[in-house]
Amino acid sequence: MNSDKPKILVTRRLPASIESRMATLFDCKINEADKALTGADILAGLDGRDVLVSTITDRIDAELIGKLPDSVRLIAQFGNGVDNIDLEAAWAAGLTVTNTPSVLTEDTADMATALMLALPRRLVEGTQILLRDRTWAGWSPTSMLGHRLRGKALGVVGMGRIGTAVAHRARAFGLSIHYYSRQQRPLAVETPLGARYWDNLDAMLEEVDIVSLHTPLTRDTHHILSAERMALMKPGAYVVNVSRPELLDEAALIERLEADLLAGAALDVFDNSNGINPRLLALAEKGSVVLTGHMASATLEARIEMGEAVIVNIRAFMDGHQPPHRLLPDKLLARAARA
Ligand code: 8YV
Repeated sequence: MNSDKPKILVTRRLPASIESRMATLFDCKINEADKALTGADILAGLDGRDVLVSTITDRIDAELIGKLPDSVRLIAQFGNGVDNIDLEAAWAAGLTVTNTPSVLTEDTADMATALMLALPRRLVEGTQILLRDRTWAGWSPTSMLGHRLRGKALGVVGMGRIGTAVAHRARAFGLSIHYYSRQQRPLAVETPLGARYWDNLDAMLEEVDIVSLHTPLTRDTHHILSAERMALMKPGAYVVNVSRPELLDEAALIERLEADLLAGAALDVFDNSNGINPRLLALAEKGSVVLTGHMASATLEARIEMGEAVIVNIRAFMDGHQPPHRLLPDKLLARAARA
């Protein structure tokens, strides 16, 4: 049956309330199997559709964009990061791209902070030992000693929305706040945090006890925490990553952790292209790594708000308005800033 509702392809299952709202507003095709789609699946599913509702598990590169049916005019990403989409190719093809910023900031910051606490206080290890031994020998003055957070220095890499929200939480735990960002943030951001800006990441890494990565993944930030930079960090330092695996050199991180040249890492994102690296799992068993599977924004509340943002973006676009969360390629933004 033909309908004049916008025709959308949703590449993953979304919360029930969002799916049912979408079904009311749009002619929806949903990937019921909820398995990551291949490029060929996406192209087949998009036949005659106006909108692709994508997620981080869809690789929307220049090649795929070049093959999209002419009917497709909008890529409405369910997510904040859009490193899975070639924004320049989309722009060149006349496609509009939107995302869902802001609504996952606080949840993501909560998780980064939880991981920051879990590492020095050996939270996961403490639970794992009890589950493994099924018994507890009782309290002793020297058992399960971790390290105090208060008084340590946090180095935030990428002081955007999420980095700033993490810094506020860390401040409440008594950490001093340092940050590296492309641009220094205004005093209104820095002052309440007592934050110190570093325009040189290498110099900041030498000073801080915890490094938390909050920059988006771009060509410039790939391996921003490189082997060379990790070598600048204190041996007692920790790394937290809730952003994208490619921000750090995972092989180098593993080597340093194995050699006790870093104290620990909490990774909500890691290379899973050939499964989880067994050396990472061994470190997690030993307690120097905490691993979670891209859960930082995984609250029902965030997912519903993300879904609502997708709906608003689609509706605005289909009604001929500028969608609230439209994204432009970096090149264009830089040109606009210079104009
Ligand atoms: C989301 C994320 O869960 O929004 C992002 O950029 O990294 C996540 O926290 C995921 O991307 C949903 O598409």
